[in-house]
Amino acid sequence: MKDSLDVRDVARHFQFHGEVSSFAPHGNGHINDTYLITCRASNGPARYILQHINRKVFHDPAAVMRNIERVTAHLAAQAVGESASVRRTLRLIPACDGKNWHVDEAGETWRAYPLIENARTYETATSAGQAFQAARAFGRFQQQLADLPAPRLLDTIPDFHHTPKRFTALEQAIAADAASRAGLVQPEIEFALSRQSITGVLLGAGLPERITHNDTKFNNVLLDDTTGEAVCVIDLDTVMPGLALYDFGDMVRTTTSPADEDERDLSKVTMQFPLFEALVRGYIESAGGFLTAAERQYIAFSGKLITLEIGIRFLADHLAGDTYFKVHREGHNLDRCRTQFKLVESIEMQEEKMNRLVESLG
Ligand code: ADP
Ligand code: GN1
Ligand code: MG
Repeated sequence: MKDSLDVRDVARHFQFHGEVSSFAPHGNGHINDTYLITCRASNGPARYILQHINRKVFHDPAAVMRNIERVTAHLAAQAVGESASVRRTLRLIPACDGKNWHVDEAGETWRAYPLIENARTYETATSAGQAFQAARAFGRFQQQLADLPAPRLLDTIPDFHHTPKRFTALEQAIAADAASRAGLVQPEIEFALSRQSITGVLLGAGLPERITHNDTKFNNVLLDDTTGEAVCVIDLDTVMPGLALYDFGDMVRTTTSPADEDERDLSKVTMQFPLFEALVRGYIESAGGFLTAAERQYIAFSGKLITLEIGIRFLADHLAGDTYFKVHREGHNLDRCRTQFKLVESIEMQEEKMNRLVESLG
């Protein structure tokens, strides 16, 4: 996190209404820094989200912002005429120099959005209705971006969901053992290594490239406080070309288990079938029109694969000494890895039933 002086100073570079009256760190992201900014405007307080892009992860923040400029403009054009259209898409607040982002003296990149009021994100889903809403919103997001005019979006993190490359990175982290932790995590290493054969399945299935979100965590969709309906898909840093099913899979990973991603009591981690069913129904309602037969075939599998992939990434980062994901306690990445692997097991046990459900929904 930046120190307080920096954040106020950065905020002055954006076209906010009124003087900044307060700011505070916001959200639970593992990569970027997010702040809630409150300004004293003439017609009452105005609230904004101000974010600092992590350059260690996004090597070309300007490329991230150019993608986001195009994506938000396209989504906004599609929302024209809808009720409450301004709440339905993120809208970049220009910097004072007219650009859609600000680079500070240290070369760090910042961007801002209006805070979407009367809506919030949740770390875990508590009902099938919430799961349905999230999946329908992410499916709609893919559908709305299907006709984004050329050129192709930039690959802001190349091979982001290339599971075999993530597997190779884990093997390298095991061999390097930079933090001397490999000896302490043998069961987790065994778990990952024994599943190598599935890592290339989606990439090898001839699935079409689409514009995808690539980080469809349940906490990346805002749900309306009153109606519970999905209002807006957020966290657009990783929107780029990808496979639709990695998006669906990440919904399974983050929505079907009642436990937090870093829960230590693994008995709480389980794939709840009714929530999976709600995800499939919600996703098919919005994305069913464009999904191919091959994509449908791997819907259930995708949840298992990305849960394994993210578990592998947490394990590799634990072995490397926690250099990528933010950690807030010792062993944090290992705890996260363990929940992922427990969830993979839970999916494996229910996979046949999950597949039957997808088939029955046509
Ligand atoms: P990260 O990449 O760190 O996860 P996000 O863009 O997801 O960052 O933002 C972190 C949190 O801030 C979100 O989970 C959400 O609660 C909140 N948030 C982000 N953008 C908005 C917005 N425009 N309106 C309301 N809340 C937002
Ligand atoms: C990171 O930034 P955040 O918390 O939304 C990560 C995702 C992982 C996720 C695991 C750019 O997302 O890929 O799935 O953590 N984002 C990046 O919770 O690596
Ligand atoms: Mg997020």
